[in-house]
Amino acid sequence: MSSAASPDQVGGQTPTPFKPRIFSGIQPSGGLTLGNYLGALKRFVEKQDEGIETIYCMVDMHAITTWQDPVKLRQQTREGAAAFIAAGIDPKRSILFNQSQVGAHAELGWIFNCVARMGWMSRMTQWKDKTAGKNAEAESLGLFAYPSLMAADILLYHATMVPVGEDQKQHLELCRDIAIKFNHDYKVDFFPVVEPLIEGVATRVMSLRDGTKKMSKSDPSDQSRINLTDDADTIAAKIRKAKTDSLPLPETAAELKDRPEARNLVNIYAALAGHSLDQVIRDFAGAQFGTFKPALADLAVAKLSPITHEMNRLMADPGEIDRILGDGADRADAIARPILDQVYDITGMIRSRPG
Ligand code: AQP
Repeated sequence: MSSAASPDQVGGQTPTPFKPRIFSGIQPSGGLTLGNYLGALKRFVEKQDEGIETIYCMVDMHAITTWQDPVKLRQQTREGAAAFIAAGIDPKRSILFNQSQVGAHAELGWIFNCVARMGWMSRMTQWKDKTAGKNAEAESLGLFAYPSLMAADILLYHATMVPVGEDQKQHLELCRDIAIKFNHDYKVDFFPVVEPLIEGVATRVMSLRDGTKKMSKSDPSDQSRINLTDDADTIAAKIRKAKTDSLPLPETAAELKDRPEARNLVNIYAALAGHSLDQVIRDFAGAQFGTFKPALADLAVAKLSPITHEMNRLMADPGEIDRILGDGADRADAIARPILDQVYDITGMIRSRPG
């Protein structure tokens, strides 16, 4: 049914399946948290090390859907890139860049604004959460259209897999809907239908102050999260003060069901240690939080301190971080531009400028 060639289509042959390619991003809307590390960064590194082609992005254009201080935005973008590298992303093996340096994201984002439906956007739970208790009419149009730009980020590279935390599942479903509608409307088989990769025990790390709320970099309370820039004393103090209940840890993981704060801390331990929830419960069954919290603090410090140390080293040379982001943007653009050119062709836009 193709009227335009898929990039994997050779010499008019039947298109081959899209080749495995991973894309994911993180917003530099604040300093990165333990949630971003366990739900995203750690898994980004695992995917890179599995040898799949990986493209990772600091999505600065998403960050400005809520106002950002320009000086802080630049700092947070560099710090986020430093966190990727410190966590194990090798900018030679993965493509690492910031979104605004590749203009094709915004261009495809606009085309997808014309494919996506208002009703789809207004059903997004993140939109509802971020506007809850506020005057939604006063929020930016960008915040409303955010999932459409996110779909562009992914489909611009014909990415087939997207590692994300649980909170992004609905946005990825919308990305699939946009790909399907575009393919249907233009009678092409051009965009892949992406697979979300939501794996592991820490797909949803919760706030240290409220076990029913996601740990978030933009939460007004710094005590609610562990930042990747926190030093050992701060990490230990935040874990010591983390909200819990008064019961000891149970004998089985199932008994954590109605204990969100306890379950969160056990989940964090399991994810940092690389153990299953059952194993952690076996090791700490019957323990009071007075015993468990120091063990968790020691583990968190042991895992996060080397990353913080390396981030600080990298941040001492912002010029080198900018060079890495620029090189990544060149490599990203080389993949994205031909795909976008085909989108312009499919949608009937004249491209007659030379070069
Ligand atoms: N608490 C979390 N647990 C597991 N995964 C998480 N992620 C974020 N928070 C958690 C995952 O990190 C990736 C990047 O997220 P993002 O920065 O693009 O946006 P977000 O999900 O909105 O993250 P924040 O920290 O809550 O940012 P703000 O406060 O600015 O909205 C995604 O894969 C996400 O799933």
